[in-house]
Amino acid sequence: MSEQTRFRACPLCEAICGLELRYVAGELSAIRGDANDPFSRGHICPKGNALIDLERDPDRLRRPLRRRGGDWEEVSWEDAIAEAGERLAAVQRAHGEDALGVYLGNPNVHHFGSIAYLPPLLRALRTRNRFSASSVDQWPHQLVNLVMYGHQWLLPIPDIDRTNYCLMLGANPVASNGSLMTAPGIEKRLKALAARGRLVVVDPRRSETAAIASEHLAIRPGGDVWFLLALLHAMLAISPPRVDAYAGRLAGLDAALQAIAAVDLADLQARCGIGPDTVQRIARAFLAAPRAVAYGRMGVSTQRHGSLCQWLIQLINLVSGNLDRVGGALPNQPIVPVTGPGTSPGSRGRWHSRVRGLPELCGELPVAALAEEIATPGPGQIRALLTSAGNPVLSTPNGRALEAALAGLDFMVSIDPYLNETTRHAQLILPPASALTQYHYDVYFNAFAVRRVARLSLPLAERAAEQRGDWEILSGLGAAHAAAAGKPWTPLPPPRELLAHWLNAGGSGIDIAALEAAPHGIDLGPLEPSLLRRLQTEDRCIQCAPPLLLEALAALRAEPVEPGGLRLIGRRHVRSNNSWMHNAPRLVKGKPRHHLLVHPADLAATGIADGARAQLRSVSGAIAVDVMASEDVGPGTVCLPHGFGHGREGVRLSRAAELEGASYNDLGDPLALDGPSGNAALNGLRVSLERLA
Ligand SMILES: Nc1nc2c(c(=O)[nH]1)N[C@H]1C(S)=C(S)[C@@H](COP(=O)(O)OP(=O)(O)OC[C@H]3O[C@@H](n4cnc5c(=O)[nH]c(N)nc54)[C@H](O)[C@@H]3O)O[C@H]1N2
Ligand SMILES: Nc1nc2c(c(=O)[nH]1)N[C@H]1C(S)=C(S)[C@@H](COP(=O)(O)OP(=O)(O)OC[C@H]3O[C@@H](n4cnc5c(=O)[nH]c(N)nc54)[C@H](O)[C@@H]3O)O[C@H]1N2
Ligand code: SF4
Ligand SMILES: [Mo]
Repeated sequence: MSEQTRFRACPLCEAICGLELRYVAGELSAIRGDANDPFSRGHICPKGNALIDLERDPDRLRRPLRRRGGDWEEVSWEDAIAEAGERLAAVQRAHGEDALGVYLGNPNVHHFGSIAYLPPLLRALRTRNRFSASSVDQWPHQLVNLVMYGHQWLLPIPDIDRTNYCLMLGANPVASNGSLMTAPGIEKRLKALAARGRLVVVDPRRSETAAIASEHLAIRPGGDVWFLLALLHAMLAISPPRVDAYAGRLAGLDAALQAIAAVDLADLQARCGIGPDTVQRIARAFLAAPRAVAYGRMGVSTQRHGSLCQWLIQLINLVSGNLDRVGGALPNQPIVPVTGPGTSPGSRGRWHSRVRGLPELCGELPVAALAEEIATPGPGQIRALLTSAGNPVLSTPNGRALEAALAGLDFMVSIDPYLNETTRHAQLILPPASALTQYHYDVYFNAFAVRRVARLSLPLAERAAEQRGDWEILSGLGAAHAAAAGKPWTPLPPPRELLAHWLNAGGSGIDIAALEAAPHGIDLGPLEPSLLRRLQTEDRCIQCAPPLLLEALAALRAEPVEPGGLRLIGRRHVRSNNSWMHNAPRLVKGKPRHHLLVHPADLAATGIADGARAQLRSVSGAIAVDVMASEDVGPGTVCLPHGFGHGREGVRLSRAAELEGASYNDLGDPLALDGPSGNAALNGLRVSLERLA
């Protein structure tokens, strides 16, 4: 039997590990980490291995499906794509361009076929009703980058391998493998940091990352903004801002610091669960460290004050002199640029959502408003929906309301390999071929990496004749829609040609041949300061006091101390991938992982036994949960993973559907938003826990 070893980057998460894949007689038989990848150095996690499960999954769709009454029939690609294009165009012809909604999910950013071929399709569709997973994730980062540095992707990244002190808020990279900090094998990197300096983790739960940290600060969910304000107060009491390196390039620093100094922090302990002594100790240590960095991720973005938190984190790095500094936070300079000429700096408020009047951010509307835009009649109502690589029913707030809305659409088409909680509402499902059959280059994750790296992934196997890559589906849909709408359509060249062009335009001198000759990837060295010269603000200065954020800060000052009661937060497990990999046998074996963690004192107060089934209720509804006593969460905090709840009718996920566990986001409150950005406040949800009879 012929055996072959092939290499590519893992398409499953931000860590972009190099993989070594073994094929026997053309079949993928084993996967391990690519020891020769200079960046990931052989790291692999259970998800990487589960690519085999995805390849073999009998539930994975291989041909387009068309809904027929309560059932599905296979149709040809030609018919499916032509029909999708025609029906999308027909809805727009009858009801206007905005009657078409688009939702883009997270995996799009893991496939060059989507990264490159979605933008021209979206331009051709001309709808303002565009939504994506960005607004349940990193919008506060994009907003703060935009208003402070002038570009949504001028993103300072923690220089995790060279810092001596990392203050990490709302991130659990030991489980999630890092995000907006691409750092494969992060656990090793963090252990090395804790050995040479300090890693302080701020998290309501003693997470897997907190467990290996030098110190864990158990913050009250949603209390970060108060903690960060207090930290800035304490830092400025110790030392004037160390901003010599930014001379002449700072706008509004005094105004920002005055506004921050004016905030009354008398209730600090009650607001965030951390007292002034601890804050002062952290401030001293942060300032005393030779190089230090504050980093906040998902857990601080997906809460009510996500944008304020991300702004304060930038200011902490700035006033301590660690912004754009080796060992602090500094942007990457990828060979395919995502900032600078020819890229979209981002925008806010160019249009507003129809029902609630929420401002556009970077060309999209908050997905928390998607259900109401479909369900509320009137001019501009969404009547048709295109989804690509998204599962908003499980991943966005109030999934029950969204699925009811989806059921009322005139037409829906989903580009997705599964018939799942979301795509079951479509009339057509267009399943892309395996990523392993496609060209790939990580345009975004190379740009967010903690080193300058580049790696091209070649197709490892040919796609079967009856399959289509993401890029072919997107291109085909563009052509079909244009034909039906009577508009011109200029297709992009195929991926290799397009990427070659992008590389040349990037001007790094590294061309596609150089990448093809380096199957394990190329290391271009550590990060270097570049933020100051790359600022894209009008005056080329860092905007320390963006009016939008000062307004939000003023509003915060009027907020009373929040009442007691239970607050719900999420968690990720190393064997999960948002909502969509629970069908992979090797990710669901072992003990169940869907439990609601509750502090024993809260269990005692509610009279619920450890292990019992209980009802968890929010303003949006109630779900049944299996509780587990845990001292990893403090009293008042309960913790549930998202991405469960597969047991919905008509879902074709045989293994996932058997799993216990309801969907966190059935409880999600679509009105709970981070104000400045419109990002959903998924964490810190007010809930109550009740005994079940
Ligand atoms: N409560 C709570 N909710 C959350 C989060 C949380 O922490 N707590 N996390 C949020 C975050 S960070 C994110 S990014 C979002 C994710 O939100 P989504 O991206 O909407 O959801 P996913 O669960 O990632 O679903 C991905 C979909 O893509 C499909 N897919 C997989 N591979 C491919 C492919 O190659 N091509 C195509 N076309 N489709 C593919 C899968 O079948 C699935 O339907 O969820 C958010 N929701
Ligand atoms: N195994 C696995 N890996 C993944 C994913 C996955 O689903 N599974 N998803 C991928 C995606 S799309 C993303 S965006 C990244 C996310 O990666 P991370 O940004 O690291 O997000 P999480 O792992 O969810 O960790 C968020 C932490 O925030 C904490 N938290 C919740 N509320 C608060 C709060 O109010 N304040 C503070 N300080 N902390 C809070 C939670 O307890 C949790 O430990 O992971 C990626 N990698
Ligand atoms: S850490 Fe992420 S990139 Fe690496 S193997 Fe696991 S899923 Fe793939
Ligand atoms: Mo995400």
